[in-house]
Amino acid sequence: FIKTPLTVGVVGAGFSGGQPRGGVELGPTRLIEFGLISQLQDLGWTVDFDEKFPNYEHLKPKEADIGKLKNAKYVSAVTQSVSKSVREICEKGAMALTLGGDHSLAMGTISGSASVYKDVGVIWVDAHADINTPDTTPSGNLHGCPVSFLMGLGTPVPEFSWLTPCLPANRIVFIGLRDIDPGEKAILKQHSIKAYSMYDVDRHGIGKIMEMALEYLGEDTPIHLSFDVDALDPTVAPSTGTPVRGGLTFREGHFICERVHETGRLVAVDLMEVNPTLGDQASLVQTVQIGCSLVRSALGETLL
Ligand code: B3U
Ligand code: MN
Ligand code: MN
Repeated sequence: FIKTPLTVGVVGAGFSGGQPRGGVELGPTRLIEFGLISQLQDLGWTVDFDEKFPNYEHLKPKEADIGKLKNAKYVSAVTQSVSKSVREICEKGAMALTLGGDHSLAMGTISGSASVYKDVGVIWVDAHADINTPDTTPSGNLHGCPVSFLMGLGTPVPEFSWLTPCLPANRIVFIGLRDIDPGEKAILKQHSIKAYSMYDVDRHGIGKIMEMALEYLGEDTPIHLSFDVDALDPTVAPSTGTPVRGGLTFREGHFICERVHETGRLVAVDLMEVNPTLGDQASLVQTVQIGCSLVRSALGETLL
């Protein structure tokens, strides 16, 4: 029989305000220049993509910081806009693919998918836990905070009042962690959050980790995959703002994507923190190509 083509809606979220390094706003542009859209069409997907990327410049306020939270007003405005984009895609029954941009954008992507799929389960693949609160953040960079904002942890920030807590602590699994702040460790413990560090990946192997992660989230849960490219080892994906040694291999990263695809329950994918301006030309090409191939795997390329 002929499988009806499925639809994926693409949000090109070129935004870097959640962290200090410029260049990550060019992630979506490069991923698309490298052919991502046609690659997904070749896999049989109908790709809903507006050639004109959303431009967030007009959302930039004059006074951006709030206390130690850098660019907080800007991050709030942009993530609110992304949230709406992702919600609209999910409401149509399409898969939402968000190309970052820094990981603060996940405040938007996950609040968007969670507004449609109330019981969405998140698989967060990252070297970092991104669960600092306004109280614990050592840097004030909001790409280190999206998970706590989605959960409603820490002192509320009035500018983010649009973001009502939408992610219970038992609806997320972390994979790939290896650079976690003391405050984050305490939060993970306190809320008994399921987190697999690189130690766990080494100990059990990625196959077992994925089985445990999927079983934890439940048999029929819609899944949102939020993939920070810095989860991969810097030798695999060098062009990213905060590389940390000892990360996932090429295959481990792709296996995660393949396994979530295989569930048939993937409703949203984020590919974040690709910064094409970091490193030499070879690093850029390598990282952008891997970004494309991770997305293709999540959308079914490598399964027979
Ligand atoms: N945990 C640190 C560092 C960090 C978090 N996410 C990235 N880096 N990429 C922080 O600033 O919150
Ligand atoms: Mn991250
Ligand atoms: Mn990270």
